[in-house]
Amino acid sequence: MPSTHPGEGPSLTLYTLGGAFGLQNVSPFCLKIEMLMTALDIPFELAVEPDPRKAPKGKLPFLMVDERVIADSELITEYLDESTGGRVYAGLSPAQRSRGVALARLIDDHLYWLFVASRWLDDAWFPHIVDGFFHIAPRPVRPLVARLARRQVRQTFHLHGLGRHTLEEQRGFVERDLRALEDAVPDEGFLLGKKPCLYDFTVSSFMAGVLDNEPPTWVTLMARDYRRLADYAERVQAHVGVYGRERSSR
Ligand SMILES: N[C@@H](CCC(=O)N[C@@H](CS)C(=O)NCC(=O)O)C(=O)O
Repeated sequence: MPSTHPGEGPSLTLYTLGGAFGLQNVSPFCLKIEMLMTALDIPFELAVEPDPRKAPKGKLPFLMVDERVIADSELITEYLDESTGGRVYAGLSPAQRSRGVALARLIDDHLYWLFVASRWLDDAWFPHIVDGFFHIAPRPVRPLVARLARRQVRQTFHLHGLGRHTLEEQRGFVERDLRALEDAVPDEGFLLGKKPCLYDFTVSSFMAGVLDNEPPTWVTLMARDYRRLADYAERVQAHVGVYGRERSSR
């Protein structure tokens, strides 16, 4: 069903990975865009594609703009900025944008992978992956498919470089990343002013996924010690009215 009335602009449908582990939106990249579009008051439909292999680049989110597809949360952000006449970055100075990009890279290209490893590569946590991510596969083959996917995650983590470290060393990386985030967020308000901006959605969508992940992974347990970061993530979600966790646990 089109999300806008005829003549009001293109129909937008945001495809996300859907829910698992107590989260209504298990992917921080998907949640970030859901938050951004909601905050910008852009009408859109939310759709779920639980099988990343069916996504145009094998990853979620992707945005359908009428018949055109835009895959990757950063490319979607750029499209939204262009199509709204610059509303995504409105009012942000180059220095503020530079700080935001640095925080996003810290999360997306470093801390995110440690969190992924805490779900997939911890023998004690891995059984939750089987039903959480592979409910789309017939039950008898789920464990096998999940184990094959786990092998890929292990290889990717190794190629990234983080997978070459001991668990204790990985905990050290997580500690320093969380400390940097805790020191970057304010006690009140948002990163760059009185209203949340794109970078608030990057940080809070990720932290929401980590903090409300059930049962907690070792990264979740570490993150719960960072109270300012947790309060900040809660504040951003409450401001936009879009939460990572399932409705029943709000
Ligand atoms: N750079 C991408 C990353 C998206 C991403 O990693 N999505 C994950 C979910 S959190 C995914 O779809 N993973 C499926 C897979 O790698 O098979 C973006 O910003 O959209």
